[in-house]
This record gives sequence, structure tokens and C-alpha cells, in this order.
Amino acid sequence: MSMTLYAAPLSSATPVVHALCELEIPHEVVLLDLLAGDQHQPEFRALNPNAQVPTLVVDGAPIFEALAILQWLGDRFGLARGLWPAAEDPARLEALSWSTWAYVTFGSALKRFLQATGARVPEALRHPVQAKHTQDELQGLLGLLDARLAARRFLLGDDFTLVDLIVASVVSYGAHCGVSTDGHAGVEAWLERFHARPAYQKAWAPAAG
Ligand SMILES: N[C@@H](CCC(=O)N[C@@H](CS)C(=O)NCC(=O)O)C(=O)O
Repeated sequence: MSMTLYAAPLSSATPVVHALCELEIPHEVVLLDLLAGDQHQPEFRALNPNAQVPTLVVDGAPIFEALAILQWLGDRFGLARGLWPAAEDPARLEALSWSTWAYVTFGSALKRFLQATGARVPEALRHPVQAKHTQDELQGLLGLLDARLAARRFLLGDDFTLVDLIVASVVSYGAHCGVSTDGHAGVEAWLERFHARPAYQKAWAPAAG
């Protein structure tokens, strides 16, 4: 099977780089220069009409959207490595629920928070009331995650899985953007375990692709 990941350093593609490393899957990485506009080249748009990384090409067929790629990697390669539950395992339902929760529920609130506060948003679009509202919403979501982790080392139990990678990648990005995990002790201890993984450190090293 041939696999090519289109990525940019320290971007939405990095959790996919991390997952490929955890799964020890041979692959090629093509780094796009987003500032130079590589993503708008017709050859790349033919793979991903959204003109975004990550995009993974598997035996010539593209898949885009980080969550779809990560869930597919879990299905295709995670079972053999004990990093994703089998289709008939009830834990698969939890894997799909929590990973989608991270990108859709937490991720959409985070996007609204960034639009209200973000350094890259023009001053006129910043909105302190919306910022406070979405920060409160995100803190509530972190509370749900904290409750989930109260009786578990990882989201599905004692062992790390790609579900942790998916959820912790989004929560870490949120923390980096000002959504503090203070007061959520279970989340903080779990993030420490996540950040200590060699594959995490390799994928997120400043020079990594
Ligand atoms: N919803 C997409 C978002 C991906 C995304 O935002 N990618 C950014 C890099 S972090 C990108 O490629 N931006 C292209 C651009 O800035 O034109 C996903 O999860 O895959």
C-alpha cells in the first residue's frame, strides 16, 4: 500500500503525522508551503478541493479532513496495534463518539472562541462578550472530559489509544490558544501522559513535518 501525506509543519496535519508514527506505518510526506500558496495549485486542489492540509493519498485515492483521516487510520491499522477497538467491540462506539466530540463539539466552540479573540482576527471582529461565552462553554466541555477521565488513565481505559491522540490534540491546541485546563486535574494528568509519548515529541518537534 502506498501512502502520501500532504502536510505543513506544526499544523492541523501534525496529529496525523503523530498517528502515523504511533502506528509505525511507512509513508511519504510532502510538505506544502502554505504561505507561498502551494495548497492552491490545481494538482493539489484535485486531491482536496478545500485546499487544506492534512490530505492523505492512499494508493492514489485521497482522503481529507483530519478527523476522517484519523478515524480511517484507526479502522485500517489501529486494531492490529491495539490502538483502536474492533467494530463489534462496544468501545468502538465510545471511540467514534469521543473523537467526533473533540473535532465537532469542542472544535466548533474553539473556532468561535478564536474568532472572538484570535490574534489573526481584525480588531473590529473581536468580541469580548462572545469570547467570555465560548470560554465558559469550553470550560464546561473540559469538565465533561475531566469526569470521563476521573476513573480512567486514558479515554477508553488503562491504555493509550488513537482516541486519546485525537481528543488530546484538540484540547492541547485549545490550551495553547488560551482555553486553560486549570481546575481540571484529570485532564491535566492525562495531557502530561500524552505529551510524554515519544511519537508526540517527534511529531511536534519544531523541525518535524
Ligand atoms: N477542517 C480541516 C482544517 C484543516 C486546516 O485548517 N488546515 C490549514 C492548516 S492548519 C490549512 O491547510 N490552511 C490552508 C490555508 O491557510 O490556505 C481539517 O481538520 O482537516
